[in-house]
Amino acid sequence: MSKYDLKIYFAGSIRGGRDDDGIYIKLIQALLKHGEVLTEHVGDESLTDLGESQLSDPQIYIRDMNWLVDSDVMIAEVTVPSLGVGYEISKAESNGKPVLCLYREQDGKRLSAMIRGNHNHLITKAYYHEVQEAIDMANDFIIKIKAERLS
Ligand code: 6IA
Repeated sequence: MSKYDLKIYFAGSIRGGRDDDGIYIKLIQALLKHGEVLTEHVGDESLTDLGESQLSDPQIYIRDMNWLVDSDVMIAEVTVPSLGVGYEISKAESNGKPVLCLYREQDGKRLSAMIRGNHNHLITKAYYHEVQEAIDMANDFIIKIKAERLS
């Protein structure tokens, strides 16, 4: 299997707020070692929370949903609450895709019960403090998925 055999859908907040874009970039860089990241633009530092684009919103929706259906696995950074990311996780789940939800623990905040309380085997939650921990957890998750595909 070539390293590009795995298609990874990375989900992270855009209009929900770009506070964690630096973390998205680091995660995407790590994921690129494992395969193709279909949604590399989510880590684009120049992207504002208005998500400006040459594409219309319906074009973005259709493109992203096609990528999602085409993907093998989703890695979602879920610390900054985002309607789009929540929607994408649900769509991935209903399309049978394994999803890793990475959440950075913060005092006084808690991950949505819609993710935290979802015990579907497709949905894995991972809680971290430092970015390197999140990268390590994403690496382990992808390696496991690749091993399952090969077995
Ligand atoms: O509700 P949000 O905007 O926070 O949703 C973010 C999620 O929806 C991301 O994981 C993306 O996959 C998807 N998404 C939302 N807006 C866009 C978008 N806007 N482009 C691509 N995916 C999007 C235009 C940005 C473009 C200039 C790169």
